[in-house]
Amino acid sequence: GKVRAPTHVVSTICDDRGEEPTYYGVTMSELITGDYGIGDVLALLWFKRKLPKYATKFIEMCLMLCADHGPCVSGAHNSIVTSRAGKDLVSCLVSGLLTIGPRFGGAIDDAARCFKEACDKGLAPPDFVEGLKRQGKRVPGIGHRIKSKDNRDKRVELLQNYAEKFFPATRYLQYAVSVEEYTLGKAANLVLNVDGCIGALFLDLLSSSGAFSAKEVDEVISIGYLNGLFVLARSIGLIGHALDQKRLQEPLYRHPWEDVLYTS
Ligand code: Q5B
Repeated sequence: GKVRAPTHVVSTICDDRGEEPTYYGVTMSELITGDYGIGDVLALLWFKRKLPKYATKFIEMCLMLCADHGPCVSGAHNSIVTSRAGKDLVSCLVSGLLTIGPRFGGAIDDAARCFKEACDKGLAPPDFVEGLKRQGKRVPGIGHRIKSKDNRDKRVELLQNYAEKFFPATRYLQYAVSVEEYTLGKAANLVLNVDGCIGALFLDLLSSSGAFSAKEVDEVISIGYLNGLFVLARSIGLIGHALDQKRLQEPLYRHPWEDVLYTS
């Protein structure tokens, strides 16, 4: 019989060989003529399934709300400096993206991991926070440079309100909020931040939508899908900043001497 030559690549999310490309079996025609948005495209290509409308709308809200947070954050600053150094758009974008990590924008997966483990174990918030402290770790998803108890992050409020209205359950969000109640007793800027809010709410979405088995939820959390939401969203803003600098014909950036403490 026929022997199939071994392949070097396995792909399970799309197919571009037919008359029209498909995203996890959904044709381009269906995407365009049906009621699909970018949240549905992400669901097909990342999660290999269609998700309910409230869930894809939530994904789109995450993308919209994380697209930019001003020129002063690490990522935008890097993209601006790179653009002013005369580099191409891709270089500007990746120089910004490379700042995304455990302190800036890339705490979503760790927040989801930590909140899930602690909430599933029934760990009281003070025990959770103090346990991490004993290990010399910060609580991922908690704390912000400019947001605080009296200057709340509107993005967090919008996401929370949406989930409370449309999600079947918000158990993990409630847990994250009770962690925040405890950390706010320590310092006013130890708020539930946008990373922590998305991490907790994505746990709620995964575990209460009925679209994922418990094993699949564990796989999503252990692989680490969720920082991808911030990366994808913030790319929009980083490109915007890079183009803005070029449009303004801003010169090469050089940091002012007076803002450096020279100690040598
Ligand atoms: N302390 C975010 O810190 C920041 C603590 C903590 C326990 C914590 C910090 C942190 C976890 C990572 C995280 C996502 C570095 C943030 C984002 C997107 C963004 C950004 C934007 C956008 C801020 C002062 C004292 C120290 C620390 C203690 C701080 N955080 N303890 N758990 N989580 N969070 N990142 O203000 O005793 O004095 O040594 O690492 O979730 O990135 O807009 O800017 O959209 O672009 O620099 O929103 O919270 O404070 O580092 O001087 O710490 O607080 O141990 O205690 P700060 P530090 P002590 S959202």
